[in-house]
Amino acid sequence: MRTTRKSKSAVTEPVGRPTSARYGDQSVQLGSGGETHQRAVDDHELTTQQGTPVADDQNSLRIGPRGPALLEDFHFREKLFHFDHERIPERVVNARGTGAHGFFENYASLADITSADLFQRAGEVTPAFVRFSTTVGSKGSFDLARDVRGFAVKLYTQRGNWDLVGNNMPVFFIQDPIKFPDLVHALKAAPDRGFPQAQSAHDNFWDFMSLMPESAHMIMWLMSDRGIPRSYRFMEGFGVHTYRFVNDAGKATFVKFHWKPKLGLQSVSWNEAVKINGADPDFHRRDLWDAIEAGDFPEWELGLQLFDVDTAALLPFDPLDPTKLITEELVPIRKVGRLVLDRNVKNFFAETEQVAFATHNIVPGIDFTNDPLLQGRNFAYLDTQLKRLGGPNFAQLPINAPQCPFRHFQQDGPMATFNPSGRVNYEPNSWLAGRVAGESPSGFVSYADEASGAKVRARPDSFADHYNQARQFYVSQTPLERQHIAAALVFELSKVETRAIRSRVVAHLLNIDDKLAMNVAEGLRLDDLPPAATRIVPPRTDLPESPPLSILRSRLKTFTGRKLGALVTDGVDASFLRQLETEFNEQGAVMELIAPAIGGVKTEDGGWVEAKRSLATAPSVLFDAVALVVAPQGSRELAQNPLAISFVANAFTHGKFIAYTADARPLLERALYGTPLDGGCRQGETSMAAAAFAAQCTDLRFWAREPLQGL
Ligand code: HDE
Repeated sequence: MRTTRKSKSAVTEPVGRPTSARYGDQSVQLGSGGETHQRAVDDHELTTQQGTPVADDQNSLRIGPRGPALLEDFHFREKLFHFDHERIPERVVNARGTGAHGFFENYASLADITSADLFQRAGEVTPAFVRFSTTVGSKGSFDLARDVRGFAVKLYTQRGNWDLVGNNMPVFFIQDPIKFPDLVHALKAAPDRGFPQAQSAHDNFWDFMSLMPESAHMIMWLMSDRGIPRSYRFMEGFGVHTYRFVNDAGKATFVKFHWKPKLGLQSVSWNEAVKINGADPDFHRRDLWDAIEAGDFPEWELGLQLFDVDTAALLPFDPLDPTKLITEELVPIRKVGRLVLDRNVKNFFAETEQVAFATHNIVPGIDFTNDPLLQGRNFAYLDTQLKRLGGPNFAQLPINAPQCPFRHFQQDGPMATFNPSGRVNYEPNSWLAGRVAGESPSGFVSYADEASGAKVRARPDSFADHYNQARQFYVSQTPLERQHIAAALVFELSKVETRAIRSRVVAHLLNIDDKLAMNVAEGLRLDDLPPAATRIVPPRTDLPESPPLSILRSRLKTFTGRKLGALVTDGVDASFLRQLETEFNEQGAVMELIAPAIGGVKTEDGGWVEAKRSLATAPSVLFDAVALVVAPQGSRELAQNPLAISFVANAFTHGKFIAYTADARPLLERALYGTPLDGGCRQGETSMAAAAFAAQCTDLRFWAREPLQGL
């Protein structure tokens, strides 16, 4: 441990000026230019990377106070050198994301279907790290983009790391990995102008999509409310590809992986998403961080769809086609364990930025299939990490290293920290013959899948049906959700400047649903409807609606994990506030107070309540429901305040439940401009009113407020 030695100060003493200052609760020393010098306390000396103590961290070394800088200033050069190299290349896709630690707990032994160690014993706990992300935007983009969300899980099993690098949608845009660079180029900013950022609403994306009918199914998912989740905690995850489980006897079973959120599914509306991005671009990462900090640990159940080769042959679509899913009605989901996120990262860069996921990180008992996209991904992920993490040793970083014993003879390279000791760095060897590291009969053995045929570049016939499952997804949605899909398409295509592209997209929609196509065409004022796009596979009538594909049909009736925003003013009724808080806390929800100013408000009984937020920083889009708990004078003042008016008006427009005290009437009337209050607005100041409001909020939104346009 280092102790601070008394030494001659390097700080030039000011002449005739104060040598110290008090800034609120902080006392500091002042230098000759009035700059702040904060002294080390106890042994907390600032040092260089080499451990040399630093006397002045405010001024670089110069010849005289106003003279040129000196090259010998090793502290300055080291500091700037390191800063200049702080960034690593952002991920080429999924650059914006956030991560957390947790664990996976296995419910019961699955030894009959897989030899994967993490599934062998009931109650087995495997450490996990999860990174959620958007796909399109760069690292600094906003969270509420309409986009596919990444759901990447690293499981540190006792037989090696298993990465399940999935998404919040069970299908993908393309069928062959050779199209991935084209897809991503078309999605991201155009190369000439460098915009738009984190958006699919532009010509290049829709141009590409309109020429790639295999993307039709994914487009339906992306345009649905799945593209704008309320938070990472309220979305499903999917492995997308069909994988294989292999048991000890070498028997293989096809498997599709699902993560089902314990809190149920929830999304926001597009109008809300746009406003959330302005109010809090970090909305999703903050939500995850706050929930974990509060001990409200997000949880998902792992579900498996298991089927054998015979069942695979009977399925309506090729299970190797990543643009298709298998409905839960055809192959039911078996819940086999739970994933809990219970620890935030300590350092975002070290953990979330440097975590390197790879589909090829697999363990004995799990194997790939010939899904072409999966095969392509198995190449891409290792390749990308070399560039991003600057060398071949990224697996030695703590976040990437296995948590089980590992031994190999790979050595050296930049930043190697796992270095062999002793003489042996090859095998076989006679020095320690297998006692350093040798082959294991229970190690990974690839499933002996038969493969033969001509070397071709060809798409299988079984991948040619592009529209039937897109239609199945669409008809499985509630009318409200269909309306949202149509509105999303109209929005996106209205930002497309080229009329021919808009028309081409409508030509594809005609193969999915006539009414949808017509509504979109109408929304675009496309008066001359194009002929339907050529389709290879005729329409099918044997694909029934599948309710789990719809958020609203499969949502849970609960407000747990959600947030109530209570707008308060001076003179507020503290007992009603307490009752509201109790009711919502009992449901596992949070209540946050929003006051005209951050400090807080005086209560009716002369007390004081601290506000968590000020009105200027907390528009109602940040909450799942709102309460207006105001006193007469406060209500009149808020009725003149544009922020308060938009707080109420937006909550109403976005279908939120609104509780209000009688005194809130002037504010409500002003904000709603004569729109009559409906069943989603509840007046009351009693504990019964608080309980009834909390119960009503379990519907999440007052859906009836959004007029249906007959889809
Ligand atoms: Fe990825 N993808 N991907 N992807 N992907 C990457 O790897 C790639 C695909 C997914 O939080 C990259 O480390 C190819 C499908 C997630 O760190 C890169 C193809 C699915 C993440 C890459 C796909 C995904 C990535 C960029 C088509 C859902 C973020 C940086 C063959 C099942 C992981 C990196 C994280 C990241 C390549 C398609 C999910 C370049 C070539 C399908 C969640 O390697």
